[in-house]
Amino acid sequence: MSTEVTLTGQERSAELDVDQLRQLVGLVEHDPAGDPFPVSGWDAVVWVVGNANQAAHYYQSAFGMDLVAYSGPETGQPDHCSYVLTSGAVRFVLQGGVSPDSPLLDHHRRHGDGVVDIALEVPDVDRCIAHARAQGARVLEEPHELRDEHGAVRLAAIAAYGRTRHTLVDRSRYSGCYLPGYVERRSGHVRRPGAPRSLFQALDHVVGNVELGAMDEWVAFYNRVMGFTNLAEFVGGDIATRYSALMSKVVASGNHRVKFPLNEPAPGRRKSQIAEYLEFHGGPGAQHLALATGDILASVDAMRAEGVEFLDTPDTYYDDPALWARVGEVRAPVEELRRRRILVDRDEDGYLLQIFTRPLGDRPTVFFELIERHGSLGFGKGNFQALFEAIEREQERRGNL
Ligand code: TYF
Ligand code: FE
Repeated sequence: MSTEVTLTGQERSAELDVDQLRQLVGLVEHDPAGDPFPVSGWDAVVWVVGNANQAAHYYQSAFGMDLVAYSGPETGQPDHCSYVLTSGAVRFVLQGGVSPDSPLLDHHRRHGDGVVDIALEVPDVDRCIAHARAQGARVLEEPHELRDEHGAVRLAAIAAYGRTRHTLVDRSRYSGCYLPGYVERRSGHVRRPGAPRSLFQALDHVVGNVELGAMDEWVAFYNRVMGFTNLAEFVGGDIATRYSALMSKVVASGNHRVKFPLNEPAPGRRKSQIAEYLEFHGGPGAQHLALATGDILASVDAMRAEGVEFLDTPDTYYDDPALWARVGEVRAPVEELRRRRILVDRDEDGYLLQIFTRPLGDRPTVFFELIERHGSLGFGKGNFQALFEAIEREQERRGNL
């Protein structure tokens, strides 16, 4: 069995190796030959925002990302501006409408700032599309090639939940900065002295919120169309009904590089955080992106220094002796975690540290998680109660409970 791990273009540019990725995101050995829809990893997360120019500044200053490419009116793209930023293996593409008739402006009017495309790098676009089509997927873009002096990229796209799509990208014959049509553009931004070189190095998971009753359909979609398998993590029962009322299941690509938890609202005491999202986003969409870091303490400090707001965790969380008995020895003193409101969870494989931002846009929709894994392949199940209570306090502050 061939279990060679294919690195994505961006992972190679970031000079990450397989061992680092195994530690950061818990990737596993996988034989692509037996996979109907082999996925190498994440290609990019594409956003539509109200002001891409300013958002690009924010992701540089607050998230420490590097600007690497641009396309817009100056480069022959009159409809919209598009800024490409990276941090380690993570690539964000921020798009904002320029022409008053841009379809991006209509999208933004309805959904606000958010993720429109979770693009994946695949070794064989045509094979993936043939399988997806046979399994009933909606093909939004047929396989086609884009070329320039740096080579050719092969692309296609399928529809996912809400108005989210998955573009499939084969960039194995391309050496340009992002895609044909983009020009290289470097950050003018100067890092604060002493700030870490990157605040996160890989994308761990992207969570989708779907409508009541649709979670199992979307799990089946990823199983059937993309050959993803279910991970054991499941949220329901007690958590579903007592706190923030959600149900969640997780699907992952064969090598576990790409993990998609899927949430649906569930009836509970209070208005579900998922229902709040669906209302303000105007339907299903990406809820949170988990960014993997090798040093969550330094990353949180650097982001806070730039004004990023994280969810608060009450002192009772850190005062609970049961937590520390369960969690055991971790790499930093409890006081260091408490000071930063970082959460910790342990399972049979190891432990993880995590923290969540508040929603970053004007609407209470998409937010980020920082995650530092030490062997654990989970999602912080032991923190769900404390986390969901913190989210409910935020909902209350917004007057949406
Ligand atoms: O991805 C996860 O499952 C964890 C927990 O609204 C979580 O990060 C689940 C739902 C949610 C916030 C966090
Ligand atoms: Fe998460």
